[in-house]
Amino acid sequence: GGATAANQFEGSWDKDGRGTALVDVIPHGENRQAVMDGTFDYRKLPKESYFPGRKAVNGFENYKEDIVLLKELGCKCYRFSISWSRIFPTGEESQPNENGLNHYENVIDELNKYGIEPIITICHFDIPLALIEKYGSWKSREVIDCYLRYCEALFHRFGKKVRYWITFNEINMLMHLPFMGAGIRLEEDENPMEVKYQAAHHELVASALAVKMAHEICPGSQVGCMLAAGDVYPYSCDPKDVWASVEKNRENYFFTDIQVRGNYPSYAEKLFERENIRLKMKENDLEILKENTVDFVSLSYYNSRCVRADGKGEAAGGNVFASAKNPHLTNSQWGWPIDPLGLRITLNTLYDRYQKPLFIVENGLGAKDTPDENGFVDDDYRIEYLSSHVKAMMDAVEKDGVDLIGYTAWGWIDLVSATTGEMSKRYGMVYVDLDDFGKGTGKRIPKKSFYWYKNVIESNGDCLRDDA
Ligand code: BGP
Repeated sequence: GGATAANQFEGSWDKDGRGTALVDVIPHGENRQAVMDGTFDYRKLPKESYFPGRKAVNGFENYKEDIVLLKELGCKCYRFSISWSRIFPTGEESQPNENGLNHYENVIDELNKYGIEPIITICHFDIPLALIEKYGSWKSREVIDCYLRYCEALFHRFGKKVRYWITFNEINMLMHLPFMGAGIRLEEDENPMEVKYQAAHHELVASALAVKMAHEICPGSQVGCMLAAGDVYPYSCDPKDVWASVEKNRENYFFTDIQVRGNYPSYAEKLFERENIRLKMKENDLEILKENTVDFVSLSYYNSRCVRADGKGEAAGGNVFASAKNPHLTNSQWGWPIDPLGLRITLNTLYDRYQKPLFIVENGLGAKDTPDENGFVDDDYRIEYLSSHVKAMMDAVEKDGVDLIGYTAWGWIDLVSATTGEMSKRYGMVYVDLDDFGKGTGKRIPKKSFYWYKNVIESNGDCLRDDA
């Protein structure tokens, strides 16, 4: 299948009663990073700032044509997210916005018409701005109820047509880009670790209650968590490096450990003691976490990571998290390591740890494309990346016995990059004629990788086998 998210795909930020959302205040350019990591107040941005998410690639209005392309590509499922502020513009209305529900109903009906299974992310780097301003977003417990009201509206309306739900995209991103991940701005007098873990606790309780609610309202539904995955390797076999990798991996697995196993891991309790982090919890929170674990574990995988205990050496790029440069790997144009075997390793780690079905809901290569005079992109580099990763996934299933329920390529169609805000960092198998400032025709043109992926799906991966 293929994946997108409302915040980077839809645009139409002020259509049909949608309220202002987190993504609408994340600018392009030099202030982007500081706004995303919660250290720069978006209200102080210069007036002329450009906000790429407001237009994105206009997936909101173009959904019918885009779904036809998805069908032509042969996709069996489509992972997309719902924009929370299209349903509850300020997050606190007593009734959901009918226009918003209606839009997603049309999308789901269109998908079902073509036999494409919808996989819905309830919250993908998204929250109504009003909840950020009033409550400080997930810092406050009040937001749990707002989220659950939003979930209830979705489950009631779409529960009969949608089987797979994901509660939060890359829940661990909150620790690295708190504003983009969860709408959290850090004030000077706050203990950042405490604020982030408190917000995480609220999201984890909200996620568990959403699992419970989905199971009650839509029997048979499958609800998953979602992790920005990619194992952290030790830089060397020095036990100190190995230990550093254990600790780094725990920073991420903290989230899934709770969502899958239902309790705070012992290492986290010790960390909280050491760092003087005191979480405010309600009496039955731990019971809620215990009783409402997820049905599957979904993940994004772009690259593996690496750590050196001495903190020396060159740093590497990658999906947000700081990492040491791995000398055995080559990198993408944005400096993200390319490591297909790392996908097999990560899938095995997750499956060994949890024994739950896994779902790769993001994987892809961000690269610069140069269309020819007809707009066609010959993207062998993307084919190479995807094919090596699909092969690694096949190995995990066929040679290791990992229970994998799906794979959706990230940005099957070009969209705005989450971290850089650029259009020119393209992931798609369909080119969208728009530049970094939203200029262009918006025309969709299948790339070479489109025809390649169609063949992969049609042959269920057999065309990638060595003897094919
Ligand atoms: C993940 C996000 C996506 C997506 C992807 C690629 O972290 O869930 O929203 O954007 O990374 O990252 P980027 O767009 O920054 O290249």
